Amino acid sequence: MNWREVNFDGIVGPTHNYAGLSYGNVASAKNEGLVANPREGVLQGLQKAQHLRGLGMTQGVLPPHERPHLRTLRSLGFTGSDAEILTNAWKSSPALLKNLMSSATMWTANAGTISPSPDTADGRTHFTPANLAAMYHRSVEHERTGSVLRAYFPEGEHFAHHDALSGGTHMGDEGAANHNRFCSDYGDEGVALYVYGRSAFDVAKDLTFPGRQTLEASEAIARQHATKSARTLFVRQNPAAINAGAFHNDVVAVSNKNVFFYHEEAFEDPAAMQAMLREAAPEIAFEFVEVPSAKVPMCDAVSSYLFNSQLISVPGEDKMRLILPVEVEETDSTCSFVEEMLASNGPIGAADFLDVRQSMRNGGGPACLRLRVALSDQQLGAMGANAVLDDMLVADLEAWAKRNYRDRVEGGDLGDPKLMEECFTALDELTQILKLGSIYDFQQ
Ligand code: SUG
Repeated sequence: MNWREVNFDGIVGPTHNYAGLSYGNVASAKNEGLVANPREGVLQGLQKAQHLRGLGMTQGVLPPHERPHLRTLRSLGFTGSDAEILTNAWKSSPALLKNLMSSATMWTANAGTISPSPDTADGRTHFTPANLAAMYHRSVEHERTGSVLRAYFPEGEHFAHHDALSGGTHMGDEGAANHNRFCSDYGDEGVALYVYGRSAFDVAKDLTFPGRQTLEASEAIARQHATKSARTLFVRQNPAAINAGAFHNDVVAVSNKNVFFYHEEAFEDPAAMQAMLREAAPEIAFEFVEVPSAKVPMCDAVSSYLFNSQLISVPGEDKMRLILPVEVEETDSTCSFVEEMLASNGPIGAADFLDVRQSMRNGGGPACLRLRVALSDQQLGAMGANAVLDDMLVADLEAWAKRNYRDRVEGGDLGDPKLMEECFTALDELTQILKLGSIYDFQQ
């Protein structure tokens, strides 16, 4: 049976803006208050997706969520028409409304954790939406994420869904951004490596920035996905990396099949991590590309997003390919490192630099923008919705974005009922394009 990794990219939402919401995310803090260009953002994302398609990859998309998140505003006591709720919330607390207008759902690496069917006890692919409890603006995402994932991957013979973990920040879970799956080939049994920032019940005195993922949350997900315990590993991210701005492990590490590309300071104990992986899966020919701090200082890794790249196996290519943000080319240390790496005889043989600056300014690189799902042909055929790109869908999405998106959104616009209406109109049209049914609250 033929297997592949499908990347589902988050479509940048019509309310994309720079609100400085993510403490510990250096770019989000630095760019607070900038004028955003949602139209450029959505088109940059679609161009990235098109680039991958052009290489022969299978590429999907995930829709933005409805913003403002009226359901949360109602639960906080705002009443009346949608426009009244928005206006009153803006008057009462611009900070609250900024959180509930965020387009952060574009970073689908945080949508959830996925254990593909070769790894699970019941032979189904398991999905758990991330509760994203660490950041208020993201903590409202998981319900909609869950309903979209269920629409895409219908519960039944092939796919199994779980609710996001309850338990607030103690069970803080940020999804695939802190989870790597290694394998020889996508359809072979893999090994799961969960990376956490802290333990739920200890005070992490070595962290200055939030450790968003707890060990206990990762363990809970692994339990409900019923992967083999001998092939399910948990390692701690280096607290120094979190304190330097690596708020998710995918800011300092990326994997594909048997290859792990990561920064020397990414993990608390990289030697132990390598040994654990080798012991758990002796049949996988692991290749570790550990980048020394002497070549790429951690601050450059965090500002350029060298590791927030997509490491992909392109059909017909012997070596793997990296999809990097242009910032890597513009940073001396990372540019030199990539040149040197490609010239060496390692497992990574090509690199493409793409412009996703609208997302990068909020701390989201190519890897943040995609959720990976390993699927067999049969599973791909069992998917619901119309979310795997072909020429027609790309053309429809581009026309949709150009028709519906503003080229300027800044803080003061977020309380504007017109922006809300534009957002709802755009999403209503999108549900028809993606054949999603009426999934959004405002449609019911
Ligand atoms: O959760 N930024 C996102 C970026 C997520 C990146 N994802 C991965 N590394 N996988 C976050 O911090 C900023 C929004 C703002 O400030 O307006 C934000 O939510």
